[in-house]
Amino acid sequence: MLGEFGSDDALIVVDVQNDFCEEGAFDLLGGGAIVAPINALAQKFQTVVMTQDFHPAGHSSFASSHEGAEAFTQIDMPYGPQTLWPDHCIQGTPGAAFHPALETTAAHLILRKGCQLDLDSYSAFVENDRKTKTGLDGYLRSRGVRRVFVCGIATDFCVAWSAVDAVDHGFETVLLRNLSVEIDLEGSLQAQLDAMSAAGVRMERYEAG
Ligand code: VGL
Ligand code: ZN
Repeated sequence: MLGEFGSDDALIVVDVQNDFCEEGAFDLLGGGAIVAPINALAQKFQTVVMTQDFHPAGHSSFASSHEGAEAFTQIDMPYGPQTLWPDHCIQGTPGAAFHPALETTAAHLILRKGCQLDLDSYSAFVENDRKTKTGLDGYLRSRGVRRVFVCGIATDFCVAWSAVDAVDHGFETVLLRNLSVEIDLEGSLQAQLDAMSAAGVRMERYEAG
């Protein structure tokens, strides 16, 4: 049971976009099913942030941007290792749009990330160079937020990195395990669940009501 939410609580809904849902670029199952409970939960929060993976065409995280490279392999970028992905969430395309049933009117802030051609951003707080800040910590702090609830897609990438960074920025952090959907690349789900637990992220389930 999650209890009551107050003015110092925020809900962070990560990347519930068409390319991460059924029939999107990642062909993940389960995105559609988390939308209705997320809509219901968002009504209970005074601060709701929705993130949007928002890449320019030809983004450096796309396998298609690297001659001969295949999706789901790794390359070295100047800022460190980077997994390569299918083309996804390209600015202005239907794949980058939020899932059509997601009630985005509930969002106080829509935060776009991964907008720079040569830099990816899994986390809603800090981009993959681990230096460039999105400003989310300042936004939350100036609204008096102390605790964040994180859900969305993908559990083992953008959700996990956002949750661990939330802890690093001093927020009490709860992963809504049943409102998150994973990619699960070579054991990444278990590895990231372990990393979140080690960082002090609490795991909870949300039951509507
Ligand atoms: C994501 C891979 C590439 C995510 C975004 O939202 O987890 N994963 N871009
Ligand atoms: Zn992306």
